[in-house]
Amino acid sequence: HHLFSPLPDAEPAARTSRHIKITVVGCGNVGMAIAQTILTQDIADEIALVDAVPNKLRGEMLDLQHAAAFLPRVKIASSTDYEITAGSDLAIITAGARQNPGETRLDLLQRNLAIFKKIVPPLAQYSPDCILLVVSNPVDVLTYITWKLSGFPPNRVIGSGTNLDSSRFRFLLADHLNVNAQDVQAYMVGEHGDSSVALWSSISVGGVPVISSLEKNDINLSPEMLEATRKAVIDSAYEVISLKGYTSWAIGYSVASLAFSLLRHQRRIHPVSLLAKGFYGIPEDREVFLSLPAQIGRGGILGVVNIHLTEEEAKRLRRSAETLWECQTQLGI
Ligand code: 6V0
Repeated sequence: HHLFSPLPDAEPAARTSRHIKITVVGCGNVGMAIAQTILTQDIADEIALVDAVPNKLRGEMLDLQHAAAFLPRVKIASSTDYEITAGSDLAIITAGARQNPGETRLDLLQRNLAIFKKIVPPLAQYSPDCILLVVSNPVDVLTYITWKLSGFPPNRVIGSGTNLDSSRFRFLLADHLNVNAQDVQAYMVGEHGDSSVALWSSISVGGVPVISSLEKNDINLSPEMLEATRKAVIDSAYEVISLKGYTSWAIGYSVASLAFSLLRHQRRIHPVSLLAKGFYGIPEDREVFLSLPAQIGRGGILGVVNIHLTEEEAKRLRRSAETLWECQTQLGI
């Protein structure tokens, strides 16, 4: 007894489109926000979840599977074994240790380095053609580590970087100007976190360059307001963490939008962490990953946008690169 009866003389079913598979490693607050946002956007045919804690992992998988009646059809699987990730198009890494009270950034980095040594080699082995997208912090150094551990070409190793900082920036500017954040073109670049650089000179709203309007005094933005906004972007992550304990929804949407642009070959421009040596005067011997606006698509990073930076902006960017380089040197990698 079959559920369906075939048409007489029917051909075997053809595979209609390419099967897209996304892996998420680390099923904490951030990993699950990313997985659930991806589910709502009809990007993947299959999602594989990996975590080190089996019960939590299975609970999260079941909870997502139970939403199947309301979502596009996606196969959701989970395991602590990396075999489940085989053949992924994109692997997103959000696993990481939490900072202990009194622990330095460098100590945390050492612990995350040990975790990444367990994660990256099996991911690369089971999905040799995938794009690796790192979200765990400190994201720029961990993206560099992922590049080294995977042996992948640099176009296929990306950090979520300042994609989130830039969307916070656009939200605050849009809120101030009473416009839609999607109409605000504005980038934060450099290191994700305290030393990130706001590119004032290239901000535009609906194609109107903000700085030149500012000189004509017909837009409600002052240099003080711009600096306060940059600071607010940096403080906002700390504020959310101090209020609710972690950040999740915005990083979920931010990474899902990267997944969409990559896997649907959108050629969209996102500020993401990439191998930055040689760009904007960063010396060739500085092998660091930091965020620059880049066009992304099926092959990962398709190109870095050559925006005009003021000398001050370029100087801050190079300082960001030096900070990251020193951190990598201290780590002995
Ligand atoms: P969390 O809720 O503690 O989740 C971390 C998860 O990683 C847990 O479920 C762990 O069990 C798992 N894990 C630990 N070790 C391993 C391992 N060896 N293999 C597999 N899984 C493991 O943290 P949360 O989800 O809040 O944050 C995750 C990471 O994202 C942190 O490093 C954050 O700092 C970082 N974020 C990065 C952002 C960005 O813009 N780049 C934004 C927000 C958070």
